[in-house]
Amino acid sequence: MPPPLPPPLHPGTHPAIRLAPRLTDWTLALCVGIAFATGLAGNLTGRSGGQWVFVLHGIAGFALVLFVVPKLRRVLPRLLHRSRWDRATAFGLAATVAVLLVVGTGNAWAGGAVLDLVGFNLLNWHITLGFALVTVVSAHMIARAKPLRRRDLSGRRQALRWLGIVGLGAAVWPVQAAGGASTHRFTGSRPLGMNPDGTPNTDWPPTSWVADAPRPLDPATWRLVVTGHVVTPLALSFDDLAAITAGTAVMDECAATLDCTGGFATTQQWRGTRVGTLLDHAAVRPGAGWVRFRAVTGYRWCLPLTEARDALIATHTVAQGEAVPLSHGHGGPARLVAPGRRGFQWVKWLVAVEVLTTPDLAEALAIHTSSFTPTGRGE
Ligand SMILES: Nc1nc2c(c(=O)[nH]1)N[C@H]1C(S)=C(S)[C@@H](COP(=O)(O)O)O[C@H]1N2
Ligand SMILES: [Mo]
Repeated sequence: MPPPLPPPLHPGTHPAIRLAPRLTDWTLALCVGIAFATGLAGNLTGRSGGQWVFVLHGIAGFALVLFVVPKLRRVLPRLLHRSRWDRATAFGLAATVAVLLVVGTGNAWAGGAVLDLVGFNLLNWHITLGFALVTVVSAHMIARAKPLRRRDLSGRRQALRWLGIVGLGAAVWPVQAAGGASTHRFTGSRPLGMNPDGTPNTDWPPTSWVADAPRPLDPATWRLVVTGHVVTPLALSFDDLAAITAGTAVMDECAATLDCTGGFATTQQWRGTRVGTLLDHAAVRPGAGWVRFRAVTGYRWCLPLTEARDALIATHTVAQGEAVPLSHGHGGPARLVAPGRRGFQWVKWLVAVEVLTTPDLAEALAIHTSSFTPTGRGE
């Protein structure tokens, strides 16, 4: 009689993908964590030097799906028997569905798919579902997570398998990225405001972060105030602002890409007044380090002084040699153009430039609340 076989380590698991259960689970948590952190950071990244954030995001996403396979193989027998369900099973199921939806929407968007579901595009859904995934996984971990032990990490073959799965995720990513490269920037945003021949046109849809919708500002009575840590505070009319520009007939210009985290990008030739020139007129006092740009609605963002100096207070876009004043929707009479920053930082309907000694940490709150002020609602 042959001796009885030892029970398999994890019934139903193919040996090639066998990993210690706790290693699988903590790796899944790690993938979600990395994807979440890089997803958030990506919303602040607009320069090509920040491309690695998106690369890491993509690889974490693919690795996440691949590590779900051994996880499902392990828990499937439990899932298939109603009697073995418990309180935490619902979180586990929800997490699995959320992973598939988040990775599915992310890939569909990156692959160029178009979908508008209740006013949300695939990228909007990807971000919303991403938050849901993090919530569900956190709940699942609170209900079920067990500490990782030294022995969960041991074994050369297991290490090789783990690296193999991560490597596969890293290998799939460039294939997908190459597939989508023709339809979007490295941030995932798709170009708009472009003629078929590649020249820019100034026709792209206006966007707000939440719902800022002030009444149109009358350029005849509009003033831009320059205050804060300066020697000479200024209150400039539209013509004063134009006159300040470097003593030349032509205003300052720069080509820059407005890249909205909602998924579109438009590269325009912007015309206006360089912030550095403006600040020289007001004479920045020693100790200044930040510049805050404030909209009539209270929407605001600040930039470090050196970066702010190279930004533009734009009053026009230029296409085919012709300057078009910024429409109300695009922030006229004047908006901030902050090259390399994401669209939500390009404050529209500017009324104040404030020089500060410390950054304004409440800006992240202000961009969410400005739409609910009377001015933000257009009263
Ligand atoms: N005052 C103000 N400025 C704002 C916003 C806003 O809601 N209020 N939205 C920002 C966002 S999210 C983007 S993408 C750009 C959009 O600029 P556009 O409408 O010219 O495309 O403006 C930014 N500036
Ligand atoms: Mo945006």
